[in-house]
Amino acid sequence: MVGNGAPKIQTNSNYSDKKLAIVVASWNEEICNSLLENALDTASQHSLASEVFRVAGSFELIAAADRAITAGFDAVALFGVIIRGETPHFDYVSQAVTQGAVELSFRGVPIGFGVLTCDDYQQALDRSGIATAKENKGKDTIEAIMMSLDTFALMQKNS
Ligand code: DLZ
Repeated sequence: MVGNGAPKIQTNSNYSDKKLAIVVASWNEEICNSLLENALDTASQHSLASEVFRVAGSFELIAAADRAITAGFDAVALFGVIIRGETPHFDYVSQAVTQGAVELSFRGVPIGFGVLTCDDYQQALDRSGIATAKENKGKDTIEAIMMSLDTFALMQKNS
């Protein structure tokens, strides 16, 4: 079921001292654009400054995110939409991006995983944050990043 078990995230209201890189793929552009729009809205509601970087497909997200961390961004959000096709490509790209995101998450800054891996276009639309969608992964991903920023700051304070 869409959205079952999702947390209600409480975040600090202001992240004006932080810089977020949003890396977005271009396949399934309508849905990527909706994810991006909702991500930008959520970030700006909390004064989290965002810079957007476009790549071709979801496979390219990880290398770009790696660069963003090296360039000094405080957090990185990844957005892409991978839709199952007739070949095993879906599995390879989904696996590569997911594993890449896990590895990035050990580099010390919050990584938001806003990559949709769906059986069909409708499943992706349902999670895209458009007016009729049941879920808003653009917003959810940025809220998860803000929660991690809070948690990392708390850990830093206690170290
Ligand atoms: C090639 C490909 C295919 C078939 N499907 C998708 C997809 O559903 N979503 C996506 O983000 N990217 C797809 N790609 C492109 C790959 O991610 C990548 O851009 C190419 O393999 C070139 O490296």
